Amino acid sequence: MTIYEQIADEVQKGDAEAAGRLLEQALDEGETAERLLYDGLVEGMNIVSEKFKNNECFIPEVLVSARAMNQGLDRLKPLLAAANVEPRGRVVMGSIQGDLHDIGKNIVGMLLQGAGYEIIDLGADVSVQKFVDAAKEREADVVGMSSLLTTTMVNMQSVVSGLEGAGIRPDVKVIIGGAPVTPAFAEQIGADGYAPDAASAIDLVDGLLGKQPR
Ligand code: B1M
Repeated sequence: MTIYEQIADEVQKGDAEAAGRLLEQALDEGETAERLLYDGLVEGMNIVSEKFKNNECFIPEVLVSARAMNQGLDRLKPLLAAANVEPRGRVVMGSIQGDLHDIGKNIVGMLLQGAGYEIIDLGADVSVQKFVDAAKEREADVVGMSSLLTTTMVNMQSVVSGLEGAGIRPDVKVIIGGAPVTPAFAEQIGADGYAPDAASAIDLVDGLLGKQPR
Protein backbone atom coordinates (compact mmCIF):
# COMPACT_ATOMS: atom_id res chain seq x y z
CA MET A 1 0.00 0.00 0.00
CA THR A 2 1.25 3.50 -0.81
CA ILE A 3 1.33 6.10 1.96
CA TYR A 4 -1.71 7.76 0.32
CA GLU A 5 -3.67 4.51 0.42
CA GLN A 6 -2.67 4.01 4.06
CA ILE A 7 -3.91 7.52 4.95
CA ALA A 8 -7.18 6.94 3.05
CA ASP A 9 -7.55 3.66 4.91
CA GLU A 10 -7.10 5.30 8.32
CA VAL A 11 -9.66 7.99 7.40
CA GLN A 12 -12.11 5.23 6.49
CA LYS A 13 -11.45 3.56 9.82
CA GLY A 14 -11.80 6.92 11.57
CA ASP A 15 -8.38 6.62 13.22
CA ALA A 16 -7.36 10.29 13.43
CA GLU A 17 -4.18 9.51 15.37
CA ALA A 18 -2.88 6.95 12.84
CA ALA A 19 -3.82 9.24 9.92
CA GLY A 20 -1.96 12.10 11.64
CA ARG A 21 1.15 9.96 12.17
CA LEU A 22 1.17 8.91 8.52
CA LEU A 23 0.73 12.53 7.41
CA GLU A 24 3.77 13.57 9.47
CA GLN A 25 5.80 10.68 8.05
CA ALA A 26 4.78 11.56 4.48
CA LEU A 27 5.59 15.26 4.98
CA ASP A 28 9.00 14.29 6.40
CA GLU A 29 9.57 12.17 3.30
CA GLY A 30 8.85 15.20 1.10
CA GLU A 31 5.29 14.44 -0.07
CA THR A 32 3.27 17.56 -0.92
CA ALA A 33 0.32 18.74 1.19
CA GLU A 34 -1.87 18.89 -1.93
CA ARG A 35 -1.35 15.23 -2.87
CA LEU A 36 -1.76 14.17 0.74
CA LEU A 37 -5.05 16.07 0.83
CA TYR A 38 -6.55 14.75 -2.39
CA ASP A 39 -5.01 11.27 -2.72
CA GLY A 40 -5.07 10.55 1.02
CA LEU A 41 -7.67 12.36 3.12
CA VAL A 42 -10.21 13.20 0.40
CA GLU A 43 -9.86 9.78 -1.23
CA GLY A 44 -10.60 8.12 2.12
CA MET A 45 -13.62 10.34 2.67
CA ASN A 46 -14.88 9.71 -0.88
CA ILE A 47 -14.93 5.99 -0.17
CA VAL A 48 -16.85 6.64 3.06
CA SER A 49 -19.33 8.86 1.14
CA GLU A 50 -19.95 6.10 -1.40
CA LYS A 51 -20.46 3.52 1.33
CA PHE A 52 -22.84 5.88 3.14
CA LYS A 53 -24.79 6.37 -0.09
CA ASN A 54 -25.07 2.58 -0.53
CA ASN A 55 -26.05 1.98 3.11
CA GLU A 56 -22.79 0.11 3.69
CA CYS A 57 -21.92 2.39 6.61
CA PHE A 58 -23.91 4.68 8.88
CA ILE A 59 -23.87 8.09 10.55
CA PRO A 60 -21.51 7.23 13.46
CA GLU A 61 -18.86 5.88 11.05
CA VAL A 62 -19.24 8.95 8.81
CA LEU A 63 -18.75 11.24 11.79
CA VAL A 64 -15.57 9.54 13.04
CA SER A 65 -14.14 9.47 9.52
CA ALA A 66 -15.01 13.15 9.07
CA ARG A 67 -13.31 13.93 12.38
CA ALA A 68 -10.16 12.09 11.24
CA MET A 69 -10.26 13.98 7.95
CA ASN A 70 -10.80 17.33 9.66
CA GLN A 71 -7.87 16.79 12.02
CA GLY A 72 -5.68 15.90 9.06
CA LEU A 73 -6.95 18.94 7.19
CA ASP A 74 -6.07 21.19 10.15
CA ARG A 75 -2.49 19.89 9.92
CA LEU A 76 -2.30 20.52 6.16
CA LYS A 77 -4.16 23.86 6.05
CA PRO A 78 -1.16 26.18 6.67
CA LEU A 79 0.88 24.26 4.09
CA LEU A 80 -1.96 24.40 1.55
CA ALA A 81 -2.41 28.13 2.13
CA ALA A 82 1.32 28.66 1.61
CA ALA A 83 1.12 26.65 -1.64
CA ASN A 84 -1.98 28.60 -2.80
CA VAL A 85 -4.05 25.48 -3.39
CA GLU A 86 -7.45 26.69 -4.54
CA PRO A 87 -10.56 24.99 -3.13
CA ARG A 88 -12.88 23.30 -5.64
CA GLY A 89 -15.51 25.93 -4.84
CA ARG A 90 -16.94 27.91 -1.94
CA VAL A 91 -20.16 26.80 -0.25
CA VAL A 92 -22.11 28.86 2.29
CA MET A 93 -24.21 26.49 4.40
CA GLY A 94 -26.68 26.60 7.23
CA SER A 95 -29.89 25.28 8.71
CA ILE A 96 -32.70 27.64 7.81
CA GLN A 97 -34.22 30.23 10.11
CA GLY A 98 -36.24 28.65 12.92
CA ASP A 99 -34.55 25.27 12.53
CA LEU A 100 -32.16 23.95 15.17
CA HIS A 101 -31.58 20.57 13.52
CA ASP A 102 -27.99 20.56 12.33
CA ILE A 103 -26.75 16.96 12.28
CA GLY A 104 -27.60 16.35 8.61
CA LYS A 105 -26.31 19.78 7.61
CA ASN A 106 -23.03 19.09 9.41
CA ILE A 107 -22.58 15.76 7.61
CA VAL A 108 -23.27 17.39 4.24
CA GLY A 109 -20.73 20.12 5.06
CA MET A 110 -18.11 17.62 6.17
CA LEU A 111 -18.48 15.47 3.07
CA LEU A 112 -18.36 18.50 0.78
CA GLN A 113 -15.24 19.65 2.60
CA GLY A 114 -13.88 16.13 2.19
CA ALA A 115 -14.52 16.45 -1.53
CA GLY A 116 -12.34 19.58 -1.66
CA TYR A 117 -14.89 22.40 -1.22
CA GLU A 118 -14.40 25.31 1.17
CA ILE A 119 -17.31 25.39 3.61
CA ILE A 120 -18.53 28.53 5.33
CA ASP A 121 -20.82 27.05 7.96
CA LEU A 122 -23.26 29.63 9.33
CA GLY A 123 -24.68 27.17 11.86
CA ALA A 124 -28.33 26.60 12.68
CA ASP A 125 -31.35 28.97 12.77
CA VAL A 126 -29.70 31.16 10.14
CA SER A 127 -31.64 34.26 9.10
CA VAL A 128 -32.36 35.12 5.48
CA GLN A 129 -30.18 38.23 5.73
CA LYS A 130 -27.25 36.24 7.13
CA PHE A 131 -27.38 33.82 4.18
CA VAL A 132 -27.54 36.68 1.70
CA ASP A 133 -24.76 38.71 3.38
CA ALA A 134 -22.45 35.68 3.64
CA ALA A 135 -23.06 34.69 0.01
CA LYS A 136 -22.20 38.22 -1.11
CA GLU A 137 -19.24 38.90 1.17
CA ARG A 138 -17.63 35.48 0.68
CA GLU A 139 -18.40 35.35 -3.05
CA ALA A 140 -20.00 31.94 -2.65
CA ASP A 141 -20.42 29.59 -5.59
CA VAL A 142 -23.17 27.73 -3.76
CA VAL A 143 -25.65 28.46 -0.98
CA GLY A 144 -26.80 25.27 0.77
CA MET A 145 -29.80 25.23 3.08
CA SER A 146 -31.05 22.47 5.31
CA SER A 147 -34.48 22.11 6.89
CA LEU A 148 -35.97 19.32 9.01
CA LEU A 149 -39.28 20.97 9.83
CA THR A 150 -42.27 21.52 7.58
CA THR A 151 -42.72 24.83 9.39
CA THR A 152 -39.24 26.12 8.50
CA MET A 153 -38.76 24.87 4.94
CA VAL A 154 -40.87 27.77 3.65
CA ASN A 155 -38.15 30.19 4.82
CA MET A 156 -35.86 28.81 2.12
CA GLN A 157 -37.92 30.63 -0.50
CA SER A 158 -37.13 33.94 1.25
CA VAL A 159 -33.40 33.25 0.87
CA VAL A 160 -33.84 32.70 -2.87
CA SER A 161 -35.77 35.99 -3.06
CA GLY A 162 -33.13 37.69 -0.88
CA LEU A 163 -30.35 36.57 -3.25
CA GLU A 164 -32.40 37.93 -6.15
CA GLY A 165 -32.96 41.22 -4.32
CA ALA A 166 -29.24 41.55 -3.66
CA GLY A 167 -28.57 41.04 -7.38
CA ILE A 168 -26.37 37.98 -6.86
CA ARG A 169 -28.77 35.17 -7.78
CA PRO A 170 -27.15 34.63 -11.23
CA ASP A 171 -23.74 34.16 -9.58
CA VAL A 172 -24.71 31.57 -7.03
CA LYS A 173 -26.29 28.10 -7.15
CA VAL A 174 -28.83 27.27 -4.47
CA ILE A 175 -29.19 23.74 -3.15
CA ILE A 176 -31.52 22.45 -0.49
CA GLY A 177 -32.02 19.29 1.53
CA GLY A 178 -33.50 17.78 4.67
CA ALA A 179 -36.16 15.20 5.43
CA PRO A 180 -39.33 17.15 4.45
CA VAL A 181 -37.78 18.73 1.35
CA THR A 182 -38.46 17.31 -2.12
CA PRO A 183 -37.25 17.95 -5.69
CA ALA A 184 -40.69 19.44 -6.45
CA PHE A 185 -40.31 21.88 -3.56
CA ALA A 186 -36.83 22.84 -4.82
CA GLU A 187 -38.33 23.63 -8.21
CA GLN A 188 -41.24 25.51 -6.67
CA ILE A 189 -38.98 27.91 -4.73
CA GLY A 190 -36.54 28.39 -7.61
CA ALA A 191 -33.59 26.49 -6.10
CA ASP A 192 -31.09 24.90 -8.49
CA GLY A 193 -31.15 21.49 -6.90
CA TYR A 194 -32.10 19.10 -4.15
CA ALA A 195 -30.05 16.29 -2.63
CA PRO A 196 -31.61 13.50 -0.57
CA ASP A 197 -28.36 12.75 1.28
CA ALA A 198 -24.84 13.98 1.83
CA ALA A 199 -23.10 11.91 -0.84
CA SER A 200 -25.65 13.02 -3.44
CA ALA A 201 -24.99 16.62 -2.39
CA ILE A 202 -21.40 16.23 -3.63
CA ASP A 203 -22.60 14.95 -7.02
CA LEU A 204 -25.14 17.78 -7.17
CA VAL A 205 -22.60 20.52 -6.41
CA ASP A 206 -20.03 19.00 -8.79
CA GLY A 207 -22.70 18.93 -11.51
CA LEU A 208 -23.95 22.48 -10.91
CA LEU A 209 -20.41 23.88 -10.94
CA GLY A 210 -19.37 21.78 -13.93
CA LYS A 211 -16.68 19.90 -12.00
CA GLN A 212 -15.61 16.41 -12.96
CA PRO A 213 -16.34 13.94 -10.14
CA ARG A 214 -13.11 13.07 -8.32
CO1 B1M B 1 -36.57 17.17 15.94
N1 B1M B 1 -38.02 16.77 14.70
N2 B1M B 1 -37.63 18.64 16.73
N3 B1M B 1 -35.08 17.41 17.14
N4 B1M B 1 -35.87 15.59 15.23
C1 B1M B 1 -37.76 15.76 13.69
C2 B1M B 1 -37.22 16.37 12.42
C3 B1M B 1 -39.21 15.11 13.50
C4 B1M B 1 -39.43 14.46 12.12
C5 B1M B 1 -39.48 14.13 14.65
C6 B1M B 1 -40.89 13.57 14.61
O1 B1M B 1 -41.82 14.20 15.01
N5 B1M B 1 -41.03 12.34 14.13
C7 B1M B 1 -40.14 16.36 13.75
C8 B1M B 1 -40.48 17.22 12.52
C9 B1M B 1 -41.91 17.04 12.07
C10 B1M B 1 -42.19 17.90 10.91
O2 B1M B 1 -41.84 19.02 10.77
N6 B1M B 1 -42.94 17.31 9.99
C11 B1M B 1 -39.30 17.13 14.78
C12 B1M B 1 -39.80 18.10 15.67
C13 B1M B 1 -41.32 18.29 15.64
C14 B1M B 1 -38.99 18.84 16.55
C15 B1M B 1 -39.43 19.91 17.56
C16 B1M B 1 -40.50 20.90 17.05
C17 B1M B 1 -39.88 19.16 18.82
C18 B1M B 1 -40.47 20.05 19.91
O3 B1M B 1 -39.73 20.80 20.51
N7 B1M B 1 -41.77 19.93 20.07
C19 B1M B 1 -38.11 20.63 17.88
C20 B1M B 1 -37.84 21.80 16.91
C21 B1M B 1 -36.62 22.58 17.28
C22 B1M B 1 -36.28 23.55 16.18
O4 B1M B 1 -35.60 23.16 15.24
N8 B1M B 1 -36.76 24.77 16.28
C23 B1M B 1 -37.13 19.53 17.62
C24 B1M B 1 -35.92 19.43 18.28
C25 B1M B 1 -34.98 18.42 18.08
C26 B1M B 1 -33.70 18.27 18.90
C27 B1M B 1 -33.06 19.60 19.28
C28 B1M B 1 -34.05 17.50 20.14
C29 B1M B 1 -32.84 17.33 17.97
C30 B1M B 1 -31.90 18.10 17.00
C31 B1M B 1 -30.47 18.10 17.46
C32 B1M B 1 -29.57 18.65 16.40
O5 B1M B 1 -29.78 18.55 15.20
N9 B1M B 1 -28.49 19.27 16.88
C33 B1M B 1 -33.93 16.67 17.12
C34 B1M B 1 -33.74 15.47 16.38
C35 B1M B 1 -32.42 14.77 16.57
C36 B1M B 1 -34.72 14.96 15.49
C37 B1M B 1 -34.71 13.63 14.72
C38 B1M B 1 -34.98 12.54 15.74
C39 B1M B 1 -33.45 13.26 13.96
C40 B1M B 1 -32.97 14.31 12.95
C41 B1M B 1 -31.58 13.93 12.46
O6 B1M B 1 -30.60 14.46 12.94
N10 B1M B 1 -31.51 12.92 11.55
C42 B1M B 1 -35.90 13.84 13.69
C43 B1M B 1 -36.68 12.56 13.42
C44 B1M B 1 -36.14 11.81 12.25
O7 B1M B 1 -35.65 12.39 11.29
N11 B1M B 1 -36.25 10.52 12.30
C45 B1M B 1 -36.63 15.00 14.27
C46 B1M B 1 -30.23 12.38 11.08
C47 B1M B 1 -29.67 13.25 9.91
C48 B1M B 1 -28.35 12.68 9.43
O8 B1M B 1 -30.59 13.16 8.85
O9 B1M B 1 -31.13 15.61 9.03
O10 B1M B 1 -32.40 14.08 7.42
P1 B1M B 1 -31.14 14.45 8.11
O11 B1M B 1 -30.02 14.79 7.02
C49 B1M B 1 -29.77 13.96 5.90
C50 B1M B 1 -30.62 14.31 4.67
O12 B1M B 1 -31.87 14.87 4.97
C51 B1M B 1 -29.74 15.20 3.86
O13 B1M B 1 -28.44 14.69 4.11
C52 B1M B 1 -28.34 14.31 5.47
C53 B1M B 1 -27.35 13.20 5.59
O14 B1M B 1 -27.66 12.14 4.73
N12 B1M B 1 -29.68 16.64 4.09
C54 B1M B 1 -29.23 17.48 3.11
C55 B1M B 1 -29.93 17.38 5.19
N13 B1M B 1 -29.67 18.64 4.98
C56 B1M B 1 -29.21 18.76 3.71
C57 B1M B 1 -28.80 19.87 2.97
C58 B1M B 1 -28.39 19.66 1.65
C59 B1M B 1 -28.42 18.40 1.08
C60 B1M B 1 -28.82 17.29 1.80
O15 B1M B 1 -27.97 20.66 0.87
C61 B1M B 1 -27.72 21.92 1.43
